Amino acid sequence: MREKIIETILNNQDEFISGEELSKQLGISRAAVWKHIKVLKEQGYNIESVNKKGYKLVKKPDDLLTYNNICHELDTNFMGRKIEHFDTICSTNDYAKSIASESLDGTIIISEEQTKGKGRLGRQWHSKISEGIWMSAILKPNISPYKAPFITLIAGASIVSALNKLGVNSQIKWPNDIIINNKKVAGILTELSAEIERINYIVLGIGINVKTMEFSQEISEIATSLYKENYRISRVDIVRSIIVEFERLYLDYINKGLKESTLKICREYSAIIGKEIYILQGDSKELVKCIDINDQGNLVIKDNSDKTREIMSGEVSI
Ligand code: BT5
Repeated sequence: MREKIIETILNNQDEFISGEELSKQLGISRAAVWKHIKVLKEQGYNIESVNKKGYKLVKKPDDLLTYNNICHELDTNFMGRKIEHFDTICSTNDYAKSIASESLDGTIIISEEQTKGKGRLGRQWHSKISEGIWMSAILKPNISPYKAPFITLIAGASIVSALNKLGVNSQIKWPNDIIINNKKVAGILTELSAEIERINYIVLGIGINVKTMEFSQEISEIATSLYKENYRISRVDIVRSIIVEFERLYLDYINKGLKESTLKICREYSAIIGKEIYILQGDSKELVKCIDINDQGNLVIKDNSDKTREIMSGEVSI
């Protein structure tokens, strides 16, 4: 509906269009028109509203995460050849899963807002309108399902490497968090649909806090955003850079079985290697020393009886 409003205001060129006219043309109430305009303004559309005259579009925002903005002269083989951009959606991962079977490999779903953004194990992911990057990629790799968890590491490596190229000093907290100054700036949620031998599809969800200055109380102590850390970078540039980095590392892995490029970044930008960390499993919390990330992408730790162990999945806290 908001796209229709923009289109209608644009068609009116430099003239004002009244709320009444908009509600008539679009078949919605004037209160609904007003609400949509309010959201568009929050997204960065500069819309002039004058009493008794109506609305006029002065300028579109520069950094909307649309196909045209992201893919302009983007040099990728398959990532982002198709991008679906939404104003609002429940969860880009859930939507991506619903269309994955009929979608092209590398299709990307992006939304300005998520009403039911999710983390792992059904946790909530806060995704306020236009404050971050909420996106999911549909991937159809021809690999065994047991190799799928490595895709999360590839995503983490491509996010830190993209941010680093844009001047942001970030680190990976294995397996799926990106942090700045010990606070979470991004999270990754990889979901898999597979048979025993074959992957149907993977949905790779990435959430990055970009412009948020105030977080909800539940996460205000643990979350940060690029703006909060004084990195004023356009969301479009970040997405473009991640797509390029991801495709390179992903194709190395899928086509050539190469993991080194990803592992090198995961080790170099690790927030936990060499440190004492807690391994959280169910209700238990164990203090261990993190030694390395091994060639399988698993965490190598030394426990308090000096035994070296491998952790394949789970949660870590510093
Ligand atoms: C994650 O889960 O970190 C995965 C987040 C993936 C989000 C993307 S957005 C696009 C796509 N569509 C979706 O619906 N999801 C993906 P996990 O490791 O379980 O961390 C979740 C925890 O992080 C929550 O329990 C909160 O404590 C915290 N959290 C929630 N929202 C946050 C935010 N915006 N920034 C930082 N931390 C947050």
